[in-house]
Amino acid sequence: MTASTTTENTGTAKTGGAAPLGTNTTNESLDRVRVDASDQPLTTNQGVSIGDNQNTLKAGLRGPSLLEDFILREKITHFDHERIPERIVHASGSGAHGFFEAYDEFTRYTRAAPFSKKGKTTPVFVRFSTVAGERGSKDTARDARGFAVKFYTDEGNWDLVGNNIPVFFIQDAMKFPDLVHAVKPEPHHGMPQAASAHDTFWDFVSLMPESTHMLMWVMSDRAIPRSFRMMQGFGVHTFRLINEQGESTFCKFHWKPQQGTHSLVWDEAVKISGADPDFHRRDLWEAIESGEFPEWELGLQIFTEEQAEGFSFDVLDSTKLVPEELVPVIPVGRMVLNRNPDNFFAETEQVAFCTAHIIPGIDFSNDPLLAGRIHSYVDTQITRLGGPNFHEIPINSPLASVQNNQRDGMHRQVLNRGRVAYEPNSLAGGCPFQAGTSGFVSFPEATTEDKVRGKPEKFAEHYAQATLFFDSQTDVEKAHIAAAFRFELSKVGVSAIRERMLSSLVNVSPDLAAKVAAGLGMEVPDAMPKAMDNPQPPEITQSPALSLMALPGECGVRTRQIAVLVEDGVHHASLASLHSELTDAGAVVHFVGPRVGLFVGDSGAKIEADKSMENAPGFLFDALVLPDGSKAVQALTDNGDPMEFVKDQYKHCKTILALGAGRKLLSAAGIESAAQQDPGVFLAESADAADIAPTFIDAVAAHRHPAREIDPPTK
Ligand code: HDD
Repeated sequence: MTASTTTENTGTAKTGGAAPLGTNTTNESLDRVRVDASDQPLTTNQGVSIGDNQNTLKAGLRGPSLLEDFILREKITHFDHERIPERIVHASGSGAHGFFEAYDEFTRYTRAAPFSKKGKTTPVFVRFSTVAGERGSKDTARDARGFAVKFYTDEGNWDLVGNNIPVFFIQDAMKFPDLVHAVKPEPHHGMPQAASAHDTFWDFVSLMPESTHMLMWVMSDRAIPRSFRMMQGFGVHTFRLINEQGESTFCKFHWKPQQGTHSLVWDEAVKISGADPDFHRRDLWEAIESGEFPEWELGLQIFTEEQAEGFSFDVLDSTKLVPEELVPVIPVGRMVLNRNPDNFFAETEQVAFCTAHIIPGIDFSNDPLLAGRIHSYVDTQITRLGGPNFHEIPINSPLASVQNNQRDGMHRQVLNRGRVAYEPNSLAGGCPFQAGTSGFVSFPEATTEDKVRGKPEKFAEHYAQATLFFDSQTDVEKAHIAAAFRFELSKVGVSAIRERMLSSLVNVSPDLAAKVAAGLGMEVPDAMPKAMDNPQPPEITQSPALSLMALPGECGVRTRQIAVLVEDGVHHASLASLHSELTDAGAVVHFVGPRVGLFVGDSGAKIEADKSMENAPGFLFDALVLPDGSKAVQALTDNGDPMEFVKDQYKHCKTILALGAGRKLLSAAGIESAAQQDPGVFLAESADAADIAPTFIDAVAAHRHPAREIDPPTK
């Protein structure tokens, strides 16, 4: 099977979810395995049609079941084997198809196929994931998120297996099993699920000061994103780009969401995990189904080895990033996700990402974390997917043709023809033949040093970038980081672990350490002794790009979920005009009642509540509209659920618009006095609903109004 992935860019036409086949050549290739049972009889796996799918074959109606019932046995046997091992990490996730489009040719730096021509599109499949939780665990856990992209290029598959955080906990793959054992549920009782807030995790990381920088990111709001669509992605390691002349430059990969970077707040994340554990998976699915295709810009930081040698940190150390102030991010293309999978298991579960999957034009650096990954991913798929032929599973098979002398193995699909499966051969004319320099050639890096176990000198500096990250946050972000450390360490039972972690935080920021210590009722301990006495001073002390606020996004309120409370007697006309203003701006408006179904407005016109306060509590929405209509407002006030709804919206600093008598709902929830001057809370008369809409829309686009935040909350 050969297919060129160079296609005309078909853009991001909004077709209501299912992108037309052909936008993505991966989908065309998957057509050969798509099955549709419409108008077809039920059959066994051998294609024999089945007359009765209700009853076992028995010797008499009340008699014993018969062993010869091959239909029952086939059905039960298949069922018994339907589960495969979940991923050891990143078990829970969500995938989507799409394409990458190059802004321009980038051949000066790389001969990699996706960058060879302006406007060239390459099909992709992306899987987002949480890391620690088991398959089916809650989406809104505090955790890094996986951001894995499989490019089906016409020179083979390239997997960029990254995270939404640009650094990692450890410097050497030797420590990965230890890290994962520490964060996973504790082995004696199997708890807690999808949480780092327990003794073994903090025991390990407090003994591994190299993890401090990543801890700052994981305790920040980056680790509780609003949506997979609203987070950055990073390749983390330093990679090499290789051009046609064989010249190499170092490179870091960055994905920037067009939707902006937005996060939840902790209380919201905790509540959402109960009401909708699939919150992020649902969000991605619904956005794509509705034709709101998420988009990211790919940017590259490109630097030479000579430049890298001058940096105060080592670019082979994955606990360090390259500040954008030192090396700017060059935009090179965009990625659009425009099609949901047809089948979760066949595509999202069986997709096998491997850092070893690179293509001509891209190569590895000597990052020792990356080295371990190059081995680990291929290895894990062999257990997870049942053998060495996992590349033949449709979602994994390249669009580029595959020909080699590998044969056999479990679940082999292709029928290799001929008698020759070796090389050199004369019987097959020497084919398949080596491609020489037009194929993949590893960068010929000179190596002269002794074989050792150890680390380069700059790896011993553990705090400068943790401090840079903390100092580059806004006050609200800093407060959230302190609160996250407070929460996590408060769940640690052994006080020596808390103290050790605090002593490490003193090295990041004495102010942060003091806040966390106060939250734990502890004294600030002495600073942890550092591994390196006189590190090279950092180049910069502030990097605005490290704040979440740096990327507000360009999507306004598109896909934002807005709740409008309804009851019998609501002022119908104002809600109707607001509804049309909001939906015109791309927001998703839900009428939420004490129950679902029809309500009668003041004019006698009916409004249908598609959600109820029971099945969709307030914290699931991005913003809230409180309706006018005294009868409706009274009924809502008399009911406790709307009060909870309003309080959560207020506490989570979301935008609230109260129309006319609707403001009484604020006072009933105990927040009217503040509402007069509160940012993000708007009061308007019903007649002015359309006039206030643009202000409301701008405020919702800002996502949250942290100026209202109080820790601990008083409302
Ligand atoms: Fe990993 C899965 C990202 C370090 C070993 N990893 C996995 C996935 C992502 C990452 C996104 C899920 C892919 C998917 O959706 O199927 N991992 C990272 C990043 C790392 C990292 C950004 C550091 C920069 N990982 C890392 C190390 C090792 C592994 C150091 C082992 C030496 N990772 C694995 C794995 C997984 C995996 C065990 C589990 C399931 C899988 O590979 O397919 O092999």
